[in-house]
Amino acid sequence: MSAPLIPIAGLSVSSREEMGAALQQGGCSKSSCGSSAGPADMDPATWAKVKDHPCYSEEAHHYFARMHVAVAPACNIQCNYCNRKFDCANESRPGVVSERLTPEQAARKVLAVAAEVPQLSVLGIAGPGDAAYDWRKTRATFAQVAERLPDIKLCLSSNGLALPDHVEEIVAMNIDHVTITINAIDPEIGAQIVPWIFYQGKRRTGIEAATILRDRQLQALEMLTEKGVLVKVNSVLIPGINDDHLIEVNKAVKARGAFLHNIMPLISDPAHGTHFGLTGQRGPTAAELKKVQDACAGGANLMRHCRQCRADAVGLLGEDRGQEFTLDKLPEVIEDAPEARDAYRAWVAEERKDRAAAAEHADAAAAATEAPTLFAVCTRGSGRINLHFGKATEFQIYEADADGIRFVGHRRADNYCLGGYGDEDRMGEIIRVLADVPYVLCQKIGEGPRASLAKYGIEAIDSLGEDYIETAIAAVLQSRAARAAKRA
Ligand code: CLF
Ligand code: SF4
Repeated sequence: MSAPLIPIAGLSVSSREEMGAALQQGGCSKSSCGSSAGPADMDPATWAKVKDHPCYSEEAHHYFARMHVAVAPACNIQCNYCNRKFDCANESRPGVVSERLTPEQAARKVLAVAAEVPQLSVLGIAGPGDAAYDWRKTRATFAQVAERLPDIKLCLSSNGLALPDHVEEIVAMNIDHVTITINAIDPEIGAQIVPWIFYQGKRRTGIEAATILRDRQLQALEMLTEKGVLVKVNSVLIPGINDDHLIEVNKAVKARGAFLHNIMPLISDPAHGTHFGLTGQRGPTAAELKKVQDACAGGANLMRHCRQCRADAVGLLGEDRGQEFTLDKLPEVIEDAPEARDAYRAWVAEERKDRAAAAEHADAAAAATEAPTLFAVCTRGSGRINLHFGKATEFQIYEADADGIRFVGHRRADNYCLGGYGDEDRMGEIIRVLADVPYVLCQKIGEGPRASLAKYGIEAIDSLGEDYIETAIAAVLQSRAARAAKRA
């Protein structure tokens, strides 16, 4: 979604109602997947670490923003899906070159964003090369930010090769969240994805390289989890290479204490100039991705709300305000506003209680649902139906069945609304994307698009705007059940 976050100036923090109203103008429950677990599902110390982290908690991604700074350009391996001209594809979309920053510039940028965006809770370093290999710059950046913004969580993403060398410092610096990209634990498969590594002053290739990389990744995972660091494992799903194998990866990382497993689709395009792009290796379809995710059920908890964001992304997941905070746009004098972040977090705490109570009622209403039903939700955050259909560039997909209502993923679609005029090609794309979804919940929709959706059996509902997502879904289910009872 491209809806803006709320600038401090637009927020009145004097009351919960005002904060809520401001959010509705500006600005993504429970489920079986681990990333959406709540305080009842984990110990208080772990909950305290994840509750404001938009990637580690599905619920938090409705409320909190992250930002990345591109300070670490060097990398010690070669992935076949990477072109070094672009950012590290292990944690971001390829094809986007972010502004390279010194640690000092990066710290300034984080200060500027924190002063403007009260939703900011996490600073991530995910490249553009490898944050653990380019450790000096990563460390300097984190140290400066920790000193000036102690309430911002630090998050690091790495291919894992250099990671074991920095575990002690990572722990000492309170970096509670680390991502390791592990695409294979079988070196025969790993060698098809990473042709070479640079390790202990030597370039190594083939099975030898894949074995060293795998061993270092698993070693880092064990060392970090032993120290209480929450480790997320990213795996890039590459059809025909590691699709069947990712179940083994899931088991191996679960056994070593991984908090989450994020299975991401390969993005492959000849224009990116990567080995896979140039050799025609395709990415998975949505159905192939879901099949692998479903096959991993019962193993390490899966993250399903990753947006493969840019390495200089700023904002809620799925949203990108990076271009508003380029170096040339930063103000001369930056005044921090910690009280606005505190007020926002207090508001979210209250809002979460309300939403949890509403979701409980909604689950009870969903219990009578006979067959699983999918809903496409237009939202700009806060867990509510608060986005016009025409402004939605992605839809959050919820499923309701006898077990309750839960988030199951998101689907991207191009922006249909261009100055109020419809674009049939884009509408066609939305219809393709939502082919198996009978209901769209949005704040508002025009009669044209409503009729177009109806032609394909998709009912658009805009009478439940501003409701919590779960409450709105329960209302639709109840009304459907009442209509069915009347007909019987
Ligand atoms: Fe950034 Fe990654 Fe930290 Fe999040 S992103 S370093 S854990 S703060 Fe998040 Fe973006 Fe997916 Fe990454 S949605 S690509 S998982
Ligand atoms: Fe590229 Fe990241 Fe792989 Fe390095 S670790 S080669 S930057 S995708």
